[in-house]
Amino acid sequence: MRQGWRWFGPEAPVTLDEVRQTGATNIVSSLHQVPIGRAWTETEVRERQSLIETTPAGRSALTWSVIESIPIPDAVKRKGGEAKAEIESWIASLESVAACGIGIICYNFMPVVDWTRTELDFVTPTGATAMRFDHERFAAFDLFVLQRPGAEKEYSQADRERARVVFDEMSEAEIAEITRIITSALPGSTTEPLTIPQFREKLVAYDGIDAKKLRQHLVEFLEAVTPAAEARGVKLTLHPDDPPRSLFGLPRIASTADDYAALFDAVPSAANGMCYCTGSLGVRAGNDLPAIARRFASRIHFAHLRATTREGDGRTFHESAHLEGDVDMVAVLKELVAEDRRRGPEDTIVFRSDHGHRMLDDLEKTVTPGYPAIGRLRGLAELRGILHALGAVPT
Ligand code: DNO
Repeated sequence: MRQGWRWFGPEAPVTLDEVRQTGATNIVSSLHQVPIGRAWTETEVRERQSLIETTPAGRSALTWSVIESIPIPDAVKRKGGEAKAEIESWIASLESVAACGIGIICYNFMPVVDWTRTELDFVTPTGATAMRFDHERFAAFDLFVLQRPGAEKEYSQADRERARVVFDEMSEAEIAEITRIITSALPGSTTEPLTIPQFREKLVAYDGIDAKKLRQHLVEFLEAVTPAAEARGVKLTLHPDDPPRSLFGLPRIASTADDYAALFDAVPSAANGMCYCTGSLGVRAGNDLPAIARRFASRIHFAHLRATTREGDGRTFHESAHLEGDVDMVAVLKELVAEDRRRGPEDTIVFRSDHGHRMLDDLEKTVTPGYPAIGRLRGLAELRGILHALGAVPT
């Protein structure tokens, strides 16, 4: 298994020299500055690659091995294969990446919002802070801030009453904060930041697009892009929905093992792969994580490893320390290591310790939400410990 680290680029609070100190060897990054939908040029990718891969004398090398993500424009999700220009531009970006020898591309197919939380700094009993998704706060936002038409039908009366109380207790500042967190897109997000009116407009644009249609659009996208990926030895890895269920009445189609099975059946190309994210999939109690890793082993090229804890009826969750929460990380790593041993050294799975608690010095510093250095390093160190115990020394 190759140790990855998500790096948000030259402006990020965590520098490449700091990444090196964590022991990670593989960089996971994107050209975050390029507007969604514009094709990446080879020159731009090379420039970033040279920043990552130029190693100061005496230091260990870093390799840019995963693109997370080339965002998929909204038009592709709404129109599938008909969004020809957008798909062509996506393929052009893939070609630029492939020309630079980068072999793994992560993407997602979540409409309107990418990963979603309601709190960035939920204080845990240790004093470190975690990201959290509170279903009641989410419902309060959906019903009373966004005032989405028809939303009330999707909540029980008890949910609506509870959301009303939560909303009434929220200060103006809290309402502004939850609006910012949900609509302005979290770090690395692949959707556009939106104002409330724009958000409403986007939702209307999805009228008539149900899960079946969205899946068909993803299949059309994959049918168009996998030949280019296959020809260049690039693996595409679909990130699961986070959280793995419908939000705002929108369909989500990468939430369960059956969702992935349907996509692999529809587009069997070896380039059609999976980003195996335990934090996203693990929120859904019915997702058996080791079984998913076993079932789709050969499709997994990239893994996000972290844990979440479901609260109450399970719709609320927070991000726990990497080896705590609802994920059996040892069982998961046994499956990934077994697959890794079947592969050649060039094809081993890249994993990164995903997210991390904000703790120690990071509590005082500016951090990228979800991605503070120390919490992620704690996670990486713990994951490395398991790998060593399994006799699988990470590279
Ligand atoms: C959040 C990330 C997501 C992910 C994209 C993949 O921490 O896992 O932003 O990068 O959904 O396209």
